[in-house]
Amino acid sequence: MPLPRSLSVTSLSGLDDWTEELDVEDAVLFEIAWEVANKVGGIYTVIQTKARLTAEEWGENYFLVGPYMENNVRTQVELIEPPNAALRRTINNMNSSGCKVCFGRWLIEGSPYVVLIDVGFTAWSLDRWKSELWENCGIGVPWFDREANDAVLFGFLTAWLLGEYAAQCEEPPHILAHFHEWLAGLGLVLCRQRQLPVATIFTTHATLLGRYLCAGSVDFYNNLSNFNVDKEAGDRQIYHRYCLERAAAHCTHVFTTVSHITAIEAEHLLKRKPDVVTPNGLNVKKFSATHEFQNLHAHSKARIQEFVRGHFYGHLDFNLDKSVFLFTAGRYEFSNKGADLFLEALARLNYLLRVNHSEVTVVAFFIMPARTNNFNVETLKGQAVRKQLWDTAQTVKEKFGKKLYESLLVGQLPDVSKMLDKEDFTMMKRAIFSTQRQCLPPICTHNMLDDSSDPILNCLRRIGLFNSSTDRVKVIFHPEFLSSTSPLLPMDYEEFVRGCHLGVFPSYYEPWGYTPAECTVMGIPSVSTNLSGFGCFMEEHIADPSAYGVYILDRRYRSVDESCNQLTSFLLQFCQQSRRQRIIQRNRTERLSDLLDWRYLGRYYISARYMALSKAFPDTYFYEPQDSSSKKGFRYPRPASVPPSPALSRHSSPHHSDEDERYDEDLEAEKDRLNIRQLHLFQSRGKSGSPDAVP
Ligand code: G6P
Ligand code: 1S3
Repeated sequence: MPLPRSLSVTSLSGLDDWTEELDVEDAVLFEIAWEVANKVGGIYTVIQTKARLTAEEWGENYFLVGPYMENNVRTQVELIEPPNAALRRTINNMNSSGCKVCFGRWLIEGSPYVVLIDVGFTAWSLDRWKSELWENCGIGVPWFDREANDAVLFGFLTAWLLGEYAAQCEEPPHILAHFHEWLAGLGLVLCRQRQLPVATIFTTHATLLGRYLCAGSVDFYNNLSNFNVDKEAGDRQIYHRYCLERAAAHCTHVFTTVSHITAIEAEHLLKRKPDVVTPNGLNVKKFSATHEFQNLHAHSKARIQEFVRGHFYGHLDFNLDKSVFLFTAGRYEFSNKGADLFLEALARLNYLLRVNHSEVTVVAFFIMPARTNNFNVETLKGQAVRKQLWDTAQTVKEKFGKKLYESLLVGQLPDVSKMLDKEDFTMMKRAIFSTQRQCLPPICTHNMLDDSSDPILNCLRRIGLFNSSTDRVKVIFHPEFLSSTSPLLPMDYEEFVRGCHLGVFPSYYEPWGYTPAECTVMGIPSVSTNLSGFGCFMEEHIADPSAYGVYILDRRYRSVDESCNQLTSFLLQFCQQSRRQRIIQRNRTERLSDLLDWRYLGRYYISARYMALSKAFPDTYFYEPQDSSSKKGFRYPRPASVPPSPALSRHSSPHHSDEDERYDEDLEAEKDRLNIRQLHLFQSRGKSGSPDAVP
């Protein structure tokens, strides 16, 4: 009998040590998700950003499996022949049996291989497969749920792919299949039901029931243990989806989720405690000098300022140099993503800035896609008017410059009163007249299809934020994701985030929350909550998060009104910071980015994979769970320039002299560089065991 390979994870505190032990040469990893090369939400970001690291670890033995979507394939995938002979035979066999399966390289960092399956092409099998699902698993999927129908097709096709691949391998293979979210979960259930030689991992990025319950008016976290899950799922007509999700969570060798808060939720709603928590990372690009990301902020901010100039034409009675740009972005789930709380806090902030006669103006952007029929005329006109003013200024400047030059050429100082003629004045007056406007600057940049029932617009109507000149808080709702090709605000999301001052994400339901994480790695402060995976993770690893520009709102132990007041006070404190304080805070925020890098967070995935391999193939792999209680996790200390008193540190801004600050910042940067080597974030609870061993 071969000696089991040691899969000890005790060396996880250093990634270098870990890679030395890595021995998965004859194992093959399939990672399966509906969002492979198909952007729908956050799971796409997980897979896309992690791909480089996973491809480095698994090389030619790593295959992503996703749905074939014509448009995505044309723009993101280079179709090639599979280099792996067994996989080539697998795909050929499936294609000759009436499937459409393509193979290629996904053109992202790491260029991972992708197997893309056209579910529509095999739709003729749907009824047969649904009956099989009912007979074997007792799960009935109604005809009208298109997403669930796709999940059935995708599930049967991925199980077919894995089964066929196993059959095509000459040696008994060690297949590891990692399934993400309920939409891919049925493939896993079928692998186990058919007893395929596959080690399985199921990661849930949110629970179906959690998302639905939170979107209603339910005190979710205080009632987690009391929900009658079957009834709740049935009442919301998602019982079949819930069954698919729960079946995957129970059938899998290793169950993981993206945060501890979602782990608790899964334990109550899916009735299985995750074996490993796999926090989401990012592909962090570090600049060699910190001022580079600060320069990018200044550059992108200037572009946002230009947009704001156009949007508020005729009402530009505030100082853009004293304006602070806040934003929130994401899937349009009004209360789950905390848009309700943000709006309410903005109304309170508006009041406070007004009564304090503050010179600061806040421009708050909401980037959340809703149903529209394109940009509205008034918004487009704003940018056209701004462009006209710019062109007029350029024309006059050129004429002025020419006259000045000619006068200097003949050795005379110009007569300034004659530099501009009547025609110039007429042109300038015409340009000024065009900035007159009968209405207030619009809130929404697009024509909304559901204007009268839109939750953001209705809330703004109720709280009375209409972009009037007395308001110190202005609001712009852009109900479409940003794009660098937009005629209105031609910036991609990353550029936009860099140009803002603060991202505000006061979510009620947020299993992880990529938006504040993305802000952090770009050095932009953000607000998240202690109900979000990201917020809890940062709270765990940073001694004084707000000093680092990571404001964590308490939505767990406070009433909605109290949370709203806390958010208002965060926003007010932020608005009261000087430019210098903001720059220092951004430097600190950016320093946290290592904590969110896949190079460190990827180790949780590694541990989940080994756990699964050792459960499915105990004769070959041996997994030694670490006693996580004996290890203390890494924690960023409070920045040295912040006073130790908790009351003072809440200000999150330094109070020392400039000299001290510069010294402290350098010192901290050096300390952090050293400390990051000690990052030790491993957690695991699984045990290897034979009951799950594959036959
Ligand atoms: C960056 C730039 C500075 C600029 C500052 C503006 O740090 O390097 O040149 O003054 O951004 O910061 P603010 O917070 O006012 O946008
Ligand atoms: C989910 O996407 P969402 O925005 O619907 O998965 C993301 C990736 O794990 C996660 O960041 C987010 O919190 C979840 O909600």
